Amino acid sequence: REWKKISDFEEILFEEYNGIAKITINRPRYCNAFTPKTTWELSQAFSLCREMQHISVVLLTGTGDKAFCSGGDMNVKGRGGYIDGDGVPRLSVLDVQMQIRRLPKPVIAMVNGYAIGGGHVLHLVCDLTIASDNAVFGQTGPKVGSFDAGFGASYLARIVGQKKAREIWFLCRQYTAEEAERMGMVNKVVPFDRLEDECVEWAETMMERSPLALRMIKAGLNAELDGQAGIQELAGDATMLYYFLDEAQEGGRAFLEKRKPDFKKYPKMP
Ligand code: 2NE
Repeated sequence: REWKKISDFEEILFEEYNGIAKITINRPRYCNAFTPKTTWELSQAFSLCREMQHISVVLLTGTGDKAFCSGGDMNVKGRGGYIDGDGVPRLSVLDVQMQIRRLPKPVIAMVNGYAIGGGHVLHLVCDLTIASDNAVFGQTGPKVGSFDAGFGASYLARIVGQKKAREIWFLCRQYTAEEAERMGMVNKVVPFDRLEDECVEWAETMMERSPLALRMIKAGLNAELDGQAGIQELAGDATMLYYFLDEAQEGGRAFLEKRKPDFKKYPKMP
């Protein structure tokens, strides 16, 4: 399979194949830990995935066979956040989490090794997780002076239940891919050399489905958990669909033509 580069970045790779985008955290020297530059680049790539009409599914992974992502880079963890090149402390991975959840296309976490700390949360917020049999999952926050009490805690609990979520955070143990699958946070475990093929197959199956149906179901599943912000996302999609109707066009036309709109002719479905 030949992946074609979409654009150049320093700490991630951004490629595409047959309507599938692949975003790879490319810092194997540090188990693919992220710096503020990595998260900035991830944000750019996910924004492009949203804009590119021909991209239907996104894969998120890490370089190599050791780590998917080991969370924030401890070398740049300072007071107030992870310190960027200008000395500004940032927690911008939280924005990347929101982008993944809000992207109106499926995102598959292709977990090729350690998914630890903030890296564990990144796989959690993806729509689906496919892991290789060498993958290892876990949180470290309370061991290393950090925590993610947002999606990393409450969304985790929605997936694995309250008791398991508390165990994962309070004890900071590591879990095998099979254990993670049994807990419901991994969709499928495959041998390492099958990982990409499996993810591409899942992506291609989803690409045979109606993209708008997938978009709406993702928004609906988010809305149940995300409160007012989730309803706003679902409602935005409803507005987009309404704008495709003559009924919505009539309102706008009438305003511009300085006449009363005539909505009587439009059906009122039971
Ligand atoms: C990932 C893990 C379990 C791997 O262990 P092991 O023993 O197989 O490898 P090793 O030797 O620890 O790692 C290889 C190299 O990668 C670096 C290591 O320091 C090591 O470098 P050298 O000793 O060879 O120089 N490396 C690994 N992870 C790194 C990291 N996150 N930052 C900088 N360098 C890293 C093991 O390495 C591990 O437990 N890593 C730390 C995981 C961690 O605690 N991450 C931060 C959690 S907090 C977070 O991500 C966060 C949050 O909680 C809330 C908001 C935002 C972020």
